[in-house]
Amino acid sequence: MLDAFTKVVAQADTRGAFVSDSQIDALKQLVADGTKRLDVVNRITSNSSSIVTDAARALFEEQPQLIAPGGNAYTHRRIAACMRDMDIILRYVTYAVFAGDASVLEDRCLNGLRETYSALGVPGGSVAVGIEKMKAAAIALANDPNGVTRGDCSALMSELAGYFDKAAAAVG
Ligand code: PEB
Repeated sequence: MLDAFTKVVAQADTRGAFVSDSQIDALKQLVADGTKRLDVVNRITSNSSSIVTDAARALFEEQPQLIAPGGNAYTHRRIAACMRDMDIILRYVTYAVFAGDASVLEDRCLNGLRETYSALGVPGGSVAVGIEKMKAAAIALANDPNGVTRGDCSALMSELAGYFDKAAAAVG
């Protein structure tokens, strides 16, 4: 598992090079924006259950076959597994934002997930739709200027969107 700093170090070491000026500048920016990053993690973390529940509810409304007899989310046990999966994915997205690097999400959550879903008969495309719904809710929350000092969060929002997109692409 890497974070934004160890990633730069690992890459420089592979090349046998010193950390470059542009890498240092990028990390300086990351430090300067650190409070925004932590605010994003905090907002998503403290609203995680409503993000997951709303996304699952919207998914089942759009794709009622999932919760109909024979559907992959039919019976409470499977609905619970489905919501737990969405919660796990959201949790790993928050770790990636926190670390400023996708490796924790990729290595510990997404790696092999497509194969797991195909073995279980879980429709990956539907999981991807659920992830997109969590993405919209998380960005709306994280990008809300109320209650915080206003600033430019566009880079951070596209980074956040990128982690959700990565997760959706890994299963969809
Ligand atoms: C991944 N999900 C399921 C299982 C595993 C995962 C390993 C099998 C074991 C179990 O049931 O607990 N676990 C999960 C994950 C990590 C992990 C992401 C990352 C570290 O360790 N079914 C649907 C929806 C979708 C869904 C589309 C959006 O119809 C999910 C939610 N996942 C779903 C369901 C099951 C499951 C298991 C329903 C249960 C399948 C079954 O038992 O038949």
